[in-house]
Amino acid sequence: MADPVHRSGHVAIVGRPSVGKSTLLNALVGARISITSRKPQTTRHRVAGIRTEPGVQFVFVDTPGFQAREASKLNARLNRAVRDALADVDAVVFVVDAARVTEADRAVLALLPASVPAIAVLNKMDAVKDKRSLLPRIAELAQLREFAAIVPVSAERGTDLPALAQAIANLLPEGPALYDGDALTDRDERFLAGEFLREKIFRLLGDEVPYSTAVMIDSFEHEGDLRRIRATVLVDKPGQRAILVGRDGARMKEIATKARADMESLFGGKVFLDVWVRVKSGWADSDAMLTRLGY
Ligand SMILES: Nc1nc2c(ncn2[C@@H]2O[C@H](COP(=O)(O)OP(=O)(O)OP(=O)(O)O)[C@@H](O)[C@H]2O)c(=O)[nH]1
Ligand SMILES: [Mg+2]
Repeated sequence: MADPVHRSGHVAIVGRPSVGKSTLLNALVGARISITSRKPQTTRHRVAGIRTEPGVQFVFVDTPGFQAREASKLNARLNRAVRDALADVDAVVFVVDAARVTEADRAVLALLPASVPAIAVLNKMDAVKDKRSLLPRIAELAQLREFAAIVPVSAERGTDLPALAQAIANLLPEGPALYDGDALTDRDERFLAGEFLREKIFRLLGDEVPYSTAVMIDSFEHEGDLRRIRATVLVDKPGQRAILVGRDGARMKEIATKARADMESLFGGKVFLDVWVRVKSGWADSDAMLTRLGY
């Protein structure tokens, strides 16, 4: 008897900001690899999450939400990350909010190469009261481009993900596993540590300050099972530093404590985290700083 076919490939997850791309990646991988928040443009890096099933390995590539407006050099680099991610994948998952298809969605759709098979995902189905309202939306999407499938899901609740995974598997080429069966991501702990810290900044601060921040990991050392991490949060202005640190350092303490808990749970060991806040005006428009930050 011939060996059963094994499939593998890269699958870009794209969409406008806040439609739930990173939540979907985490749900498909079964671990919190990519950070999420209610604020648009939480994701700033390309990050891969790996899902291994018998007979198929998916390498899902999360991307920043594509922005119609390139207001800063950072913004332009985020958009470039989306375009780059699309250049070399076997399939694309195009995510929209099931409640509406907007001009911003159509702008993302226009970026997708016609040669790469795509699946449309209508996310946040848990928030849709009248399921019949989906039919016109599905028809609208089907007119915009040829999709191999249009799949309604709730990434947050984990609903209908096996059906989505099956539809994606059908698009992947035959090939061996690209990563170990137990690998979850292509990124190292150092990267994830910085991201967990940035996630708490996005979740715990108001609408303005997170966009003026960036995180640098200054050192990451193993001492037996303990990880000793030193990080710097960059802000643009002294006033933002005051907000981030909070009264008697209370805000920063809360951010660091929550970030450390996430690190300990994913890394499976104790973490000692030391965070400093530094004012670095204009970092989001400095090519040298952006490169140093990995954008
Ligand atoms: N109700 C509901 N909310 C969801 C669902 N999926 C994601 N969300 C929420 O939508 C918000 C944005 O989710 P993210 O996963 O960060 O979205 P994203 O598309 O990665 O956003 P950017 O990285 O900023 O482009 C968060 O508050 C999520 O909790 C879902 O299935 N249902
Ligand atoms: Mg995201």
